[in-house]
Amino acid sequence: MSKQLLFTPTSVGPFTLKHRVVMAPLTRMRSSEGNVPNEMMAEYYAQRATPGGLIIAEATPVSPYGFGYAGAPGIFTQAQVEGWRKVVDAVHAKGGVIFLQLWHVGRQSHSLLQPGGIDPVAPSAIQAEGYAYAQSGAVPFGMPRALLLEEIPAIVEEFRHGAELAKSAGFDGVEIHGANGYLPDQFLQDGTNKRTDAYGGSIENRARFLLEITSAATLVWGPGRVGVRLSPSSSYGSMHDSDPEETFGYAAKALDTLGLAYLHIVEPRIKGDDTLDKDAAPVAVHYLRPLFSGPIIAAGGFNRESAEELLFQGDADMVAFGRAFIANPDLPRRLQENLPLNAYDRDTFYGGDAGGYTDYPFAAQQVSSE
Ligand code: 8OZ
Repeated sequence: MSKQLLFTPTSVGPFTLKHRVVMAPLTRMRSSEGNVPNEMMAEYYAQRATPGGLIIAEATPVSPYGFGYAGAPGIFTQAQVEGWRKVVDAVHAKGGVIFLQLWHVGRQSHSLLQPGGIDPVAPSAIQAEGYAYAQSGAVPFGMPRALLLEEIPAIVEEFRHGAELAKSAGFDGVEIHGANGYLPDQFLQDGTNKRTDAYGGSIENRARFLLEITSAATLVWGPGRVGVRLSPSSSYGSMHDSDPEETFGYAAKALDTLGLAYLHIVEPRIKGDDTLDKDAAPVAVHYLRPLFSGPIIAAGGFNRESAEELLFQGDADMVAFGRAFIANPDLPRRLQENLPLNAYDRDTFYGGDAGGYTDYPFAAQQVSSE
């Protein structure tokens, strides 16, 4: 008999969740002109909404300079707010709870994706390996320009503004994307931050940007409405730190003073491909658990069994699913009833039309035997 802890209630800030199967933030690159969310996106999220289920909507740049992927939706114009409102309303109509993930890619970009064709920004002028996606297709990450000290408050303000626009679109909260080698992570880890000012050097200084943008969001939203995503073990985007446990332990403790909705931790198994060890134990949630008093969401290649196991061990309160949620709009039901899962099609993950987006089938409803 399976444990079924995934289907016991829990709470996030003021919300009572009916289950612990969280939809992970997933870049799908299907917004309309002007990076405006559209009806197709509303349908996609509504398909995946469940009463009392938490959805973290996809990574969404707070600034025109925060893009690394053409077609990602934004949260810095009024048209984007109106587009997101359709998504939020559709999820709320099904009883779901939806947070928006606030994003700035920093150096994981290219001048082709930057207004005016300027270089992307980063804490330090160090180039990452990997690819951004311009309208014309994949381009290697460009050489970034190191931010001047006096430019940093304007980026903090962009996060605050994004948090405010997310609130006016009707979201239930926001998540700061502090993971996967994007701008806040570039500040946090010492492999990418060689600054000698108040934002570099000591861990207190390297965490300053993350804490400032998170505080800015909590001032907009109040307690229990802001989550933070971190990826202590990921090397995606050429990320590394000389002492991840110390760095991320400090961040978790400092974030714990801000009255957050949750901490969302990406475990090491997922680095952007499927070849990694899916049986590796979740390590980060284990050492971060004692340092953060709020709810923890774990993510990274979990299946029903490994998610139940993790909840049973007590290192996390919820588990986020990505690829399984792409291919299974009714994932919570399938997990609860132990139904087979649809396979995902990686070719339609990023960009395109309804194919591989809103056309994955729901499991047939059970017909009563006569
Ligand atoms: C895959 C492709 C593009 C973006 C992340 C926002 O890694 C992403 C992302 C993932 O968090």
